[in-house]
Amino acid sequence: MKAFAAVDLGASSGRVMVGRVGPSVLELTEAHRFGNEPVRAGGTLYWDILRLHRGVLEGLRQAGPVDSIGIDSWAVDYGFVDGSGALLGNPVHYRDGRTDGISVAVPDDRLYQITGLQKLPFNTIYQLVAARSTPQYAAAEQLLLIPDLLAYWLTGELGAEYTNASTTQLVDVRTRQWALPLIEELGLRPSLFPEIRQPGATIGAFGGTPVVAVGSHDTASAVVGVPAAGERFAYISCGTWSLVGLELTEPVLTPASKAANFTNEGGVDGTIRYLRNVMGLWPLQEAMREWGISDISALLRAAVGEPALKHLVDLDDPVFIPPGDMVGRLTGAARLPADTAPAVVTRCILDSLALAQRKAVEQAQELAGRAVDAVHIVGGGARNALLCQLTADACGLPVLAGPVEATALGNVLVQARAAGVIDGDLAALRAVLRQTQQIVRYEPGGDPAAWQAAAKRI
Ligand code: LFR
Repeated sequence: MKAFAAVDLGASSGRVMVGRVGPSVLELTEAHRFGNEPVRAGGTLYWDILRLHRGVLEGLRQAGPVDSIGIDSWAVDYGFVDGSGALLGNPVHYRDGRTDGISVAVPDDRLYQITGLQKLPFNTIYQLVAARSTPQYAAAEQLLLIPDLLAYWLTGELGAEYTNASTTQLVDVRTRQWALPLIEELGLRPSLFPEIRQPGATIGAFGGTPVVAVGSHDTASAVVGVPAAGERFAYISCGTWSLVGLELTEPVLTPASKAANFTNEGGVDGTIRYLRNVMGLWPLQEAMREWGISDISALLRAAVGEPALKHLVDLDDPVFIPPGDMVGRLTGAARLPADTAPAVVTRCILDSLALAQRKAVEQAQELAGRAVDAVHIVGGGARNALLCQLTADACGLPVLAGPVEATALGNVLVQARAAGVIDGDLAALRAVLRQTQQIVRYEPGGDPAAWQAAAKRI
């Protein structure tokens, strides 16, 4: 048996998990959890990166001796370091408004052909164009994405892990290297971008313990953690976001794919994560914060009793991206009074989310020319029985829910393979998940015609 520390940073909390892996054994325990609260200062929304670093250090201390450490977090955000290795300023949160209205001189079609990425206003490319005339940019020597920055603080080694680098919209989807001609054309300095490393590579050591590159984009690790057999599956990595799509071997770069805003992010073992960002549980999390409700179980029990598909909003609308006044935006979009009962708003969010997930599952199959037999839901959303059932009903497909901890498990599995405890490809890693993790099956039910009609309303 070996033990691996998975550092997994999410939008609202960070954790250090310990994964114990042996023949037919894969167990996770939480060593330490810490808050991740963005801070607004001088009109900008920042991540509290030093608090996260402290949380990582404390978590690694509590984890005790492990065979290696792997770090994953959300994508796109970065810190700059100067020539002495000092952090320049605080990493800015992707939900900050600095990219509002920012466009780049390269046409979208060409950007899609080069990078395969969906257009999201917060992609690193837009953040950098917004930042490129600042003194901080002028002083920057290297750009480090969040997990790479934390790994740098642990090991002193600079680099850019591939799956996360792919989300910047500055990596060539074919060569899997930085798209240097594009970077130059945008007026950015190519020297800012450190060498790309692949999941499984050793980054360096922290106090004698190897730090290993994993799928450092949390969604890449979550997709490793999907316990699917075969190829005919769609996945939804459902937490703050719902990342909905397929695992492919080649990117889909057609005009129809671009028009549907599907992304070709880099996955572990050279796979393509062909997916779209659906708004996920963020609107509900924000609404709960505004209502001052922390008991989601009671809220979901009340929402089950509300009439189905009565109030709908288009959760693909970017209006829901920034924080603040979420209830106002939701009730406004649904044409409901601002003081509508939380259960009604919750039902509206979950019906709308199931519909948005259905749309992405359908489009992914159509655009990639691959039909699926089941939808896997992993991440925190797998715990939400109402959402899982609604998604099964909306898609007309069985939903296999779990593991909730897919991201940490994917992180651990890639480390375990690098350490030689497990052998084989992603299918072999997933076989271990199927043997060891609990998965709940939801059969599609409900009225397909009602979902069909609802899909036309938004
Ligand atoms: C999920 C996620 C998504 C990415 C978003 C912003 O945690 O990593 O994949 O689009 O956060 O970074």
